[in-house]
Amino acid sequence: MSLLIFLVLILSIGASSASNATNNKRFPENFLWGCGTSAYQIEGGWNADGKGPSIWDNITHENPNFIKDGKNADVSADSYHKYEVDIAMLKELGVNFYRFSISWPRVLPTGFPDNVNQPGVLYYKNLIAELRSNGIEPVVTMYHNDLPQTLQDRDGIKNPDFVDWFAQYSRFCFQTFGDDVHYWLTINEPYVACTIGFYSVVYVDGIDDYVCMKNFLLAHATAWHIYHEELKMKGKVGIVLNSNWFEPETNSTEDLEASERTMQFIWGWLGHPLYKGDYPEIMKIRVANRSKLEGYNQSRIQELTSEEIAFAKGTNDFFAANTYTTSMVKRIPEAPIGTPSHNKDLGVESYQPSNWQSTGLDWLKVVPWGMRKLLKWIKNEYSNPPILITENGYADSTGELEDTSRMNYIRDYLSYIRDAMEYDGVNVIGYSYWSLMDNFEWVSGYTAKFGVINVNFTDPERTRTRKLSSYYYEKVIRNRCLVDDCQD
Ligand code: PNW
Repeated sequence: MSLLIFLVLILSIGASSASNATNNKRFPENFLWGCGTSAYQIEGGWNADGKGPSIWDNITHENPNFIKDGKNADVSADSYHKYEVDIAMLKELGVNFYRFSISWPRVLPTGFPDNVNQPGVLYYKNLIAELRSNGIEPVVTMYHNDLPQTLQDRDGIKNPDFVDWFAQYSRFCFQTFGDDVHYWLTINEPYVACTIGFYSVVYVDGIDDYVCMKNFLLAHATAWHIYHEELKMKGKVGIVLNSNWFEPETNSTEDLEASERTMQFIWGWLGHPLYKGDYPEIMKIRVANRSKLEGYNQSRIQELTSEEIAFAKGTNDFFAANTYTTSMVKRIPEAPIGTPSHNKDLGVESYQPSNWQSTGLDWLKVVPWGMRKLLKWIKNEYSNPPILITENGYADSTGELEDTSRMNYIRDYLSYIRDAMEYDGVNVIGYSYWSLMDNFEWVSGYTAKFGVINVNFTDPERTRTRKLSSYYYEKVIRNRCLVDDCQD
C-alpha cells in the first residue's frame, strides 16, 4: 500500500512537472514589456503645490482604523519628488512602457478644468518627457481610485453627472498631455471600484453597484468619443477590466453554467456592452427577475437605452485586463428573495481551495494555469481583440530582496501567457507587471508588497533596492524568453 502511494506520488510529480514545463519560445519582437503603478499608491505629496484632496486622502485621514496598519500614502514612495529615480530604474529593467496614473485632484483640485493646478500639470509633463527621452512609452490611466473629494461630496460616481465630470477631465488630459501619450486607459477596475472597492463610501448592495458601473461605462465611452471624434487624436483608448478566471468545480452542466455565468456577470458586465452591445442576456434576465420578485417596478440593473447601447459599443481599442488569480465556482440553490444583493443576482458560490499556494494577501493564490483559460475565454468571447495585460503580480508581507516566489510567479504566469499565444492563438500584445515598486496597497496599507523593487518606507530618502525578481524580469525582457535555452 505504501509502495503504491509512493508510485502514485512519483507519477503525479512527473506528470505535473511535464505539463508545467516553462514555455521556451521567444515572445514576438513587438511584444510590449512594462511595469505599473498608480498615483495615490506611490506619489505622496498629498497636499503639495496646490493638489486637492482625494477620497483616499480623506478616508485614510478620517478613518485610519479602516486601513490594516492604520497608515496612509501622504508620503508613500515619494515619487512626486523622486520620479527621475523611478525612471532610471525602469531604464535598468529595460521595459518599453510604464503604466502610471494621473491624480485627478493633483491637476484639477476641485475636479473641474476651470481651476488648473499648474505645478501638478508640470509634474506629469516632466514625467512623460523624461520617459520619452529614455525611450519608454507612457501608458496613462486617468482614473485609478483617487476621486477628487469635491466630487465625492456631490455623490461621486453614483451621480449621473459623473459622466460629464469625467468627460471634462478626460478632454483636459487629452489636450494637455495627448501629444506625448498614445495609450490611454480611462478607468481602472470599475468592477472593484463599484463593489468591494466602495470601501467606506456609503453604498447599497445590488443598487448602487449597478448605477456606478453604468456611469463608468458611459464615462468611458464618452471619453473614447471625445478622443477619436471631437479631437481626432491618433492613439488608443481602453478601459481596464479585471477579475479572476472562474474554474467550474466539476464538468456538470450546472457548474459549467455557473462558471460561464460568473464570467458574464463580472468580465461581461462592461465587456459585453463594449464589444457586443448591452449587458449580457443572462445578467439582464436574472437581475430583472429578482428585482420584480423583490417588488421593484423596474430592474435594478439600470437598463441601457438603445442610444446608450449604440454609443458604448465598439469603444475599446484594446482589451486591457488586470488579473492575478483563479477561483473555483459551483452552482448553488437560488437564494431566497429578500434584500437585493449583487451576489444573489449572480447566484453561485466561488472559493479558492486551501491547498493552493498562498501569498501575502487572502484573495491572491498562485494559480498560473488560470491565466491561459482566461485569455482563451476573452479571445473567444470578444472576437480575438488585442489584449494588454495591464496588471498581474505577487504580494508578500516582507518586501524581501530574495523574492524567489515572485520570480516563479512571473515565470509561470508568463509561461501560460506564451502558451495561450502559441496554442490558442490569443493576441496578447503586452504585459505589465504590478508593481514597479512596493507601495501603499489600499486597505492593506504597507502590509502587502508587490514590487520588483523594494522601497524602504522608514528611510526619509525612501531608498529603492532591486529585488531578485527584477533581475529575472530584466533578463526575460532582454531575451524575450523565460528560460536560458530559448527557441525562436
Ligand atoms: C488592483 N480583490 O486592485 C489595483 O488596480 C491595484 O491598485 C492594486 O494595488 C492591485 O490590484 C493589487 O491589489 C485590486 O480584492 C484590489 O480581488 C482588490 C482586489 C483585486 C484587485
